[in-house]
Amino acid sequence: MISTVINEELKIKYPIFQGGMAWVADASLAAGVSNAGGLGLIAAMNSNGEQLRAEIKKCKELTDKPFGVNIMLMSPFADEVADVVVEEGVKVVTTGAGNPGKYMDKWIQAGIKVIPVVPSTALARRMEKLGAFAVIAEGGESGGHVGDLTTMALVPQVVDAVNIPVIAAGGIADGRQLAACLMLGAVGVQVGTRFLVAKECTIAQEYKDKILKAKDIDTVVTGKRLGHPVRCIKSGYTREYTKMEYDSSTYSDDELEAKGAGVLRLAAREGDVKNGCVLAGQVASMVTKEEPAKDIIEDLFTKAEEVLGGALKWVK
Ligand code: TUI
Repeated sequence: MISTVINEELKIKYPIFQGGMAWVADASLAAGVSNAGGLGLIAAMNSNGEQLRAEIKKCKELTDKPFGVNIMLMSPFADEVADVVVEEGVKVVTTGAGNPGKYMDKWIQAGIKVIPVVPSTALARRMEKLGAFAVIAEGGESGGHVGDLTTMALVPQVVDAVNIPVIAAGGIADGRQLAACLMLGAVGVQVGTRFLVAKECTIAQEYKDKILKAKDIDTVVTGKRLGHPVRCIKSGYTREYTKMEYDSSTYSDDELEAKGAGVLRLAAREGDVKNGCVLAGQVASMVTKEEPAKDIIEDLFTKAEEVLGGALKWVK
């Protein structure tokens, strides 16, 4: 059975995190993943402090296993949710889309294991100095807010740059990719897109259907002009957005910003995948059936162990 430092330290059966996806990762999904032996994460992105507190309480009712909270640092509520995780005794905090430096001391003093997402070795080193327990090296194959480097290039470079555990993210939907990440030196993986279709995932069925029908080349990165590149499924909406993005003499940054406001909530919560934006990673086309989080995790692990066993047969 694959077991790494992450299993012991976080008291989880499998070294597998569920991505803290905005408007997606609620108490239902996080508890489903934690009950299945992974680390479930609640996304604080779309919540103010009190909404996050309610979601954490709900999660505590649904599972007695460890779970974490992801804090999206561009959120207008980042300061208040940063306090709520301390008050609620959350054990693990992951962060995304920025540098969590200003919160690190407070979290570490509260005994929280802080695991920032990093898109570069420079940020990984800075996080290690500030006391991060581990980092998540997320390649640009992932859905949502993306960095420039791919998982294949980023993970081994981060592994060499720091002396804390590295979790790989971006482009991981099956056991082969999990096994490959272990080969690159990661001690675990974070999976986002595949959990979008977990039974416990409460997003609109229309969003799930977009993932289930996606082809390999169906994702696109929008928003580079504003400095917030986001990977999502191509649609009429992304074509319009891209047209505006490349026509800066006609469309101002403010107009572009307005075009992106609220579109993830619209798709994920209201099922309006025509006017909304369906965030997903490049592995969306590998995600072909809805199933409980437990089956997703067990499939990832069984296949990874098969691949690793097979690979070792060639080692003399
Ligand atoms: O954060 C994510 N993925 C996300 S956040 C999100 S919410 C959103 N919705 C609509 C538009 C924009 C965002 C959807 N998906 N992943 C973690 C991640 N963090 N990926 C890349 C980074 C990152 C990038 C730059 C982390 C740090 C960073 O450094 C900034 C600095 O200050 O050095």
